[in-house]
Amino acid sequence: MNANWRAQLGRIYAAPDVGNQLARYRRALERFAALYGAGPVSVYRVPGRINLIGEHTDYQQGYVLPAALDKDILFLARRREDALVRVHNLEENAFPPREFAIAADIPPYPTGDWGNYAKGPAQLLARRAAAPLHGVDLLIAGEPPYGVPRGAGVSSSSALTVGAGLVLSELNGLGYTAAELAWLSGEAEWYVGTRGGIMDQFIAMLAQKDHALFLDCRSRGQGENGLPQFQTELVPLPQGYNLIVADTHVRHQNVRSDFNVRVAEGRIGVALLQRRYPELRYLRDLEGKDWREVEPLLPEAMTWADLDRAGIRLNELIDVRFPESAAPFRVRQRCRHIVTENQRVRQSVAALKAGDVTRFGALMNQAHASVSVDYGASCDELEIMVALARQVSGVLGARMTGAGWGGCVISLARRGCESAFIDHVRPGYHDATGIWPDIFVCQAGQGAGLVESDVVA
Ligand code: NG1
Repeated sequence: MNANWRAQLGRIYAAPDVGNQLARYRRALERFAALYGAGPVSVYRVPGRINLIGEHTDYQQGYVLPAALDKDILFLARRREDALVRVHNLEENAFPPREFAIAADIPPYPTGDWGNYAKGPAQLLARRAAAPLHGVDLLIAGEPPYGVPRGAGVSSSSALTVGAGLVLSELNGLGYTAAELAWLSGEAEWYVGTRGGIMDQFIAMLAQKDHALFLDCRSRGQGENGLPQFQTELVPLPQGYNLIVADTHVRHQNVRSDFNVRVAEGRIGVALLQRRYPELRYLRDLEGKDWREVEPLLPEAMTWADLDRAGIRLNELIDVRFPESAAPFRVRQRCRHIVTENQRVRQSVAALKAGDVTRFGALMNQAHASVSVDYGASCDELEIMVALARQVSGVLGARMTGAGWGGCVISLARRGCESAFIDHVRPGYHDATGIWPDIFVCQAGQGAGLVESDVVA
């Protein structure tokens, strides 16, 4: 590794971090050679993300405004002549090695196994490819402090899928664009059992330094290869401000089941509204309609018996099974969150373009209230963190980011108040919860891509 590396990493990371990043890349290359033997290796990276605003809107074809973190996962890869995929992780205790052959039908590992994040894209790309795909030897490095924090709502699992898809596509010369790979990675994640949206994969692939990405999650048509196309727009982040990320260190075990219940509640809302608006497919279609007319069409809560009486069969709306003992579905308030959140994303883009940072901060605060009260996706620790963050002078807005029920809070803060933030929020959160939070300033980073090809490990 030489001066080129230093220059290349300087384009990706903040100047003070380049030395440490260089050491990190070097460690990974050495490990790769020890595992798979010396020879050429290509190095890719995929960032995690924060979402500035637009929570739980993507799977109802709405709007989102995420940015990439400057924390990422590295993928070191060498093409194989056969179809075998061998995957090692630098953190081998948490992520034991996996090995499988690429095919159009790859039997999954048990649910929750990390290897499925590589199998998903491998199967999808194999199904779409004209010829059999080459396998790869792969080393994944996402360890702290420069890796993407796991389970923190900053999308480390999507970064895995995106990275595996990117590596397989590039080393097989499949020629997908960044946006196409983002969409395909979203599809591939279904293999893991997630019913999520496309935000995480798009920001991972398309992010630009110091920018947020506005994404309209409704496709505006198909490209020549049959893949859907989406409207995106880079929005510069305001100068003189920082985004401070505070990790609550709370990870709820049942996020996925809570998440799937929210997906179901939105779909129940759509099914009910279709009786009045037959053309409606997603809650996004309510844009432009007066919410005061829509709201009375949606019950506050629906039990299984209510669903039956209304002729709604949930298993036709979502391919996830829910226990019949589950709490009633809170249809009205969930839909209200998604409708108002889409409006706030639009307003945020306008405010940022106009340089109205105060307005954007206020919209972040409103978004938090909505996702917490209407969408029920917060938890005590997130509320404590948000309240503490807002007490710091220079903070214009604070909200949870990601799916919720734990994870991180992001705060928009005037540059220079980082130390005051840490001095106030860290002990305050510890006093209230007994947990020391992780707090870091996020430099909105660069999207996924090749760092260097054919390096000799
Ligand atoms: P995270 O926070 O990464 O679990 C999830 C979904 C997003 C989006 C957000 C909520 C996946 C892979 N990601 O993100 O698409 O719906 O929640 O805004 O399901």
